[in-house]
Amino acid sequence: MKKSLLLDALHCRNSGRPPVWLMRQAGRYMPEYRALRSKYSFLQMCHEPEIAAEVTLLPIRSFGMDAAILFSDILVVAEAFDLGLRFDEGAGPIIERPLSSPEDVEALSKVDVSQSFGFVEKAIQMLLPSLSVPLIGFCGAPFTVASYMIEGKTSRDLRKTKEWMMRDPASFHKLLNIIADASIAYLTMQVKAGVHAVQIFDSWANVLSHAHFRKFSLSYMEKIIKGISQHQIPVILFCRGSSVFAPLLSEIIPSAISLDWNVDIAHMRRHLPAGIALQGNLDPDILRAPHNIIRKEVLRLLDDMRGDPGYIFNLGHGIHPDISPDAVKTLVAAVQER
Ligand code: 1CP
Repeated sequence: MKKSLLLDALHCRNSGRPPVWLMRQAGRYMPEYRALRSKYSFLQMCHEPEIAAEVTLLPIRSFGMDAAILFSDILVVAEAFDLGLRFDEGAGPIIERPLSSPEDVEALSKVDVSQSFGFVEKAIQMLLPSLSVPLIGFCGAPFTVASYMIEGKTSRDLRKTKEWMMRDPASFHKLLNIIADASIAYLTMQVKAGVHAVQIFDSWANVLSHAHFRKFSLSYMEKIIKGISQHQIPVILFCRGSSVFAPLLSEIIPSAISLDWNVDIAHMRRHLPAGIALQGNLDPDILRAPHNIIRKEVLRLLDDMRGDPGYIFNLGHGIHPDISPDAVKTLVAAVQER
């Protein structure tokens, strides 16, 4: 990758307009995605490198974002542990054999997942020749992946996960360590296959107290950052609740922090170290507004971050599946006209 707004911004040295990409840009809001999805299950789409590569490219072709994010899922790491993963229509992910005891964690420690991600490696290799923008690889944060492995499905309060964490922190730490090691193997493979940056998604960090976030989540993201540091790949950290946790995230020195929409990003800029790029933070529901309002909100954010060499335009979280593709087109064009 010769010249790229995203890579420049990740190194806080972008003198052009801010790059734009959107979390969950490769997904259900696109009619082309839904057409493919009517023929295959979600996991079939992840496992088939040609389809995963095609879906990754869909939003780039339609809207021209400045970066692509690999089409896959954070739960392929849970799948590699052979816990039985499926995605039920309308119900989200289901882990068929969720973890419920320290013995289950012991059994996991005997699984070598390092060879389990060949389909992702192939998808990356197929994609690279067709891409003129950087490719972002990703994994889930150990805390978030552990929560699905314990709850077995989406949960808003993570009752079982937190109960385990409070009652038996030793085996919970053991589980987080096992997932962190698998994530290092998974990201290392992605980097060797050619991704240009990686993002770690901690989607359920918001249920943790400040102290517990440091102990049970941040330290494992730090382990992952250190575990891949020899490859010198930029790392973006996303967590739900980042407006509260950003100062903690900055302690482990990621390349960038992705902010949710509760915070004034310009204010955060003044309070976080200058060498860390900031990504975000448009409210994803702005995409439901009339197009003149979408433009106005985009321009307001661009004005707030004007001249910042380490700013990446994005939403505060992923695009909702019912958003109109035209709204996405308006957003991307408004950033790129600058
Ligand atoms: O039914 C379908 O068609 C599947 C929908 C879908 C898609 C398109 C799922 C199921 N995952 C994905 C792709 C996906 N997931 C990407 C692809 C790249 C992109 O366009 O961004 C990425 C980066 C993810 C990451 C992911 N998966 C996260 C972290 C990001 C976030 O939004 O917080 C999480 C929590 C998951 C789990 C997951 N997979 C799928 C769903 C519906 C969910 C979330 C369910 C829940 O709220 O628990």
